[in-house]
Amino acid sequence: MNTKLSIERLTVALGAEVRGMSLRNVDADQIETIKSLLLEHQVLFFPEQYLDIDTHVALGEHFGPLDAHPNLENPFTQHPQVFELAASHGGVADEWHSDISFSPEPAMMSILNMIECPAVGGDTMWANTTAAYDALSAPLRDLCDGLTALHDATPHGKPETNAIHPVVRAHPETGRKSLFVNEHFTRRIVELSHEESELLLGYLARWIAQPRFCVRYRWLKGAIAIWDNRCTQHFVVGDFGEQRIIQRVTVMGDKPESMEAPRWKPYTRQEVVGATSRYDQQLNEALGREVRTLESNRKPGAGS
Ligand SMILES: O=C(O)CCC(=O)C(=O)O
Ligand SMILES: [Fe+2]
Repeated sequence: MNTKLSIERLTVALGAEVRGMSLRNVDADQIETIKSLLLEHQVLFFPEQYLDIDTHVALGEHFGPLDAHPNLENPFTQHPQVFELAASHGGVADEWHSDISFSPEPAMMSILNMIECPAVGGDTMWANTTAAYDALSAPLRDLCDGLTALHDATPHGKPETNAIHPVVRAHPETGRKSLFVNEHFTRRIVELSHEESELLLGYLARWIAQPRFCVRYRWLKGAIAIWDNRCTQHFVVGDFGEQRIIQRVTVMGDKPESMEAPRWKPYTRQEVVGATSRYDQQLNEALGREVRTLESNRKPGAGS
């Protein structure tokens, strides 16, 4: 049933709770309302919806093509387009990330349905990566504007599944820039050495996670969250002991685009020059670059 729409902002940075709109049988006007509210607030919460699995999928299909998960098996849910995270199976996403950023075309939006949650604990946090970009100093923004980064699926045991994206992406609808590197999936800034990359990625991860850029949502069973992965990151607070089950429908998205081409060449050494050369190996492979090993260091008969 739809009553009067009420929208309550939860923090200055992002997030709004929406009441008065049922997410069952949504019509085209309601989809447009959700899209424009998402552009305004980046993450929306709809309490007391209690959607069944088919209605959840049907809601997602209004926004674009769905993909359950490119890497992870889905043994516990009954629907091929739903990805379920159950705490009892280790499904607690307690590192900051943007969904599926290791893919050439990462998730655009995600829609979460809270099935079972602890009485207290297991909140989810979202950070506004546009606000985080805007608040950087001008020289650091300028540096980030000219960089790209390698993202991979190491958390799923698949480092060879990877993609290179701009460190700063432009939102296709608003044109606003946001930081697109995250703690979970981003491995290396392509144009920096391993050590420099670690320093900058670590700094940006801490920067983005500052409370002033975040909202923290306390779940109740039946709530739906919808967010834009292109300008946010999220994190589950792993502070609980009971079961927690959420189901996600993932709307696949577009290729992250930058406002400008990378300003520098990739920093990779194609010769083995020392122990630190191992840090360039994955990047060389991702770039399709051949690595020249020092034959004299090899034992006869050693594999390559
Ligand atoms: O469990 C949550 O609240 C969020 C899990 C998550 O990262 C996701 O579904 O994309
Ligand atoms: Fe996620």
